[in-house]
Formats: sequence, C-alpha cells, structure tokens
Amino acid sequence: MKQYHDLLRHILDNGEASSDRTATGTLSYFGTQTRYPLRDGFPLVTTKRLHLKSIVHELLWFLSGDTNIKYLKENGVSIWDEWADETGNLGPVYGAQWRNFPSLVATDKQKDDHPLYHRGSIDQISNLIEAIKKTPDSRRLIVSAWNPAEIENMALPPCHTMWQVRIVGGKMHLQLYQRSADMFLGVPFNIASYALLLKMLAHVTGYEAGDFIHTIGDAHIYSNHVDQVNTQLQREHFPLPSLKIRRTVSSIFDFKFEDFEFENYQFHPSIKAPVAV
Ligand code: THF
Repeated sequence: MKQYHDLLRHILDNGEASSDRTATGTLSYFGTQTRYPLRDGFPLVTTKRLHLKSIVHELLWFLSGDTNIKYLKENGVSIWDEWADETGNLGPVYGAQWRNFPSLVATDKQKDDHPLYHRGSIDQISNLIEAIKKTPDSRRLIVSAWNPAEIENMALPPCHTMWQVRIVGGKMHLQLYQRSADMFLGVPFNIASYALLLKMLAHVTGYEAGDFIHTIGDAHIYSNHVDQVNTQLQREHFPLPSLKIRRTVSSIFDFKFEDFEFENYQFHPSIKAPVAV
C-alpha cells in the first residue's frame, strides 16, 4: 500500500492547517485521486493492524439497508457508536439511501390542473446489478448516498457521496467520490470496504475485479493523529494479502460474514488514535 503512504506523506508536506466542525484542527489537502489495482493483492494497509471484522460487518450492514447500530453492536463493531441516538438510530444514512432512496415523481394524472405524485423508493443496488447485466457498457452505473432532501435527518451527511462502476476491457472498476476523508482512521477502512464491494459485485456478475479508484475532496490528517502518522510512515510494508470468497454466491444480498477469508494478511501492531466526532 505504497499509494496510501504516498498520500499521507503528500498531505504532511503540502497540507494546509485548517479549522473544522469537530474543533480538532487538521492538515488538509483538497482534491486527490489514488488507484488500487486489485491484481496487486487486496488493498489492506499492512503498516498497522486493521480490525477486519468492522470492515466486513459494516459493508454487509449497508447492503442490508439497515441504519440502526444494533446489528453492529451484536457483532462487536463500535465504529458508528459515537453518532447514534439513544435507540441506536443514525437517521437515513448509507443503507437507507442505497436500498430505499425515497422518490416522489409526478404521474401523468392531473387533478384540478395540479399534477399527482407517486411516492416510492428506489433500490439502487438491485437496479445497479440489473443494469450491469443488461447494459455492461453503461456509463451510468452510479449509486448515490447524497440525498439533499434528507441530509438534515442524518446523524452525519455521507462522506462517501457517490460511486460509479465501469466495465471496460472485461474488467469491472469502481470509483468512489469521498467528500471528506479522515486519512489516518477512516481511509484504511474505506479503501478496504469499497475494494470488498468491488469484489462482491464482480463475483455476482461474473467479471474480474479491476481497479478501485479513490477520489477525495478534503483529504485531512487530524492534528492529534500526526504523531501516529509519522510512526506509521517509518514502518516497512508487508506484501498484500488476497481475498478468498469461500463459496459461489449469486445475489449480492446473500453474502455472509463467513464467506470472506483474507489470506496471508501480515501487519504491524495497531496504532491507537482518538476519533473526532
Ligand atoms: N468520522 C471521523 N472523524 N472519522 C472517520 O473515519 C469516520 N468514518 C465513519 C463516520 N464518521 C467518521 C465511521 N468510521 C474508526 C474507523 C472507522 C470509522 C470510525 C472510527 C476507528 O476508530 N478505528 C480504530 C478502531 C477500529 C475498531 O475498533 O474497529 C482504528 O484503529 O482503526 C469514516 O468512514
């Protein structure tokens, strides 16, 4: 994961001190793009230990359409705790938008000269899979978590605003646009999560997984993570692990935690850091 270290180094060298919502302070660089070809191995950061369980359960939870942390808690995952209310709810975050993007569209009927509206919801993941099968050359294979009408009801406006799948040269690629990225704590999770999503999509549609392209708006290192980043940058990379999917799965909604095996994941010890809320 040389690319990830290069990006950390770039932000340390070129970032600007910035204030932020959490009043922690950051070093920020606006606008970056990094490519992780999956043929190099599965992109897990090896220079600190990653809690893989959190990454896999979080993605399965998004795909199920769930937005309450109960499932995460039952599986020992605490990365969303800080943002949930007393009942565990996060509001209409990722899972809600991916599987039930609310829609209100004008029908062709009219009443007293006013259009009538049809209220419904869009399962963007099912639509995406259908579209990949029907029109694999499409340039419209997009899933959006950014819903301006519902932002104020969300515990946190989505950082992973949208992602696009593109099949070219027989390979499936996935690009994420992340508006804001916590480079030390969140990004190693985010890269692994979307690379896993790419592997799952490729598996159920019969394509080879190509590249994960990570495009970031505000790429920042929190001021209280700088020492940790410097420690990490002194460490040597291990070879990347590979991801084995243990059985043939035909629906993206049928994957189970046990289906994934990260083979030969070697890593340095974990590095603790406080999360900005
Ligand atoms: N807010 C902030 N400030 N940073 C983020 O990375 C972030 N996320 C999600 C939503 N808001 C965010 C939550 N994702 C950790 C990892 C990912 C998170 C939140 C927290 C974290 O603390 N990781 C520790 C412990 C791992 C564990 O216990 O599983 C680590 O050492 O990696 C961006 O997606």
